[in-house]
Amino acid sequence: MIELHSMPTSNGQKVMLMLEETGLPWKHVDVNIMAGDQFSPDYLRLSPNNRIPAIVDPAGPGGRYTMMESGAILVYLAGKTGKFLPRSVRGKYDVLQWLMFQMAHVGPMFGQAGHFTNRPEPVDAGLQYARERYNNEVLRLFRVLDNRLGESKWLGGAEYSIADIATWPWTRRYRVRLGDGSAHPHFTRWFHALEARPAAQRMVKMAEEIMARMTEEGKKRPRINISDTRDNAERLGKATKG
Ligand SMILES: N[C@@H](CCC(=O)N[C@@H](CS)C(=O)NCC(=O)O)C(=O)O
Repeated sequence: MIELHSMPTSNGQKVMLMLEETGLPWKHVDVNIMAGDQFSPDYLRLSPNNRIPAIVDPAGPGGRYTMMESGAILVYLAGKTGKFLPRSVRGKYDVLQWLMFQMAHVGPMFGQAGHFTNRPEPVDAGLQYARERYNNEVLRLFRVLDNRLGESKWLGGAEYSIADIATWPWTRRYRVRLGDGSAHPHFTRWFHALEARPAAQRMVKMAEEIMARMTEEGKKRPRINISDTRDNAERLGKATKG
């Protein structure tokens, strides 16, 4: 059985959705990043970058196989099951382009926009600049998605693929940015088609349950500040004696 070592953030949800779509047997191993579990030596062996998600596949290539990086994990699971990555050469590269687009742009830019929007300090010119930079970028990325989905049923092409699976969890709160979405009709058509999939519905329910359980358990432990990059670097250094 595949173990998903994770927390149901957008990056965690991607892999949960893929596992539900493929029908592979899997279980969630809770890694509470708010409590610092990502710095434990055992977890760092799975994910040297101290980020979730990671997987352990006891029946991987050549035996037990572990992986970090959600995009790579989706490619791996697609290869393992023969699902959600087209076999045709063009079809495969079309999907990989849009998977990379999610990994390089949607995830990091949405993340930065959230970070600067949620900073608690008074808004000076520097903070205002950072907020505008990343929030404008998020709006631009929604335009890219809408344009693409105006010419293609799914992000990677005619078939539902790991590009859609990677991107959808990041867009679940699109209404905060786009309101009713009427200015992005192709995006909303895609969003609701994905939302209607039984695997997506199972994933959302599981994500809520797991997040509630982890939040409750996390209350018993001190929280760390994952936005503090100096603290993160020190924790990694201590854990790895660097
Ligand atoms: N590129 C990585 C990004 C993973 C990532 O940023 N994970 C966040 C949660 S969504 C995390 O583990 N943060 C923990 C920390 O910052 O210490 C992936 O797609 O797997």
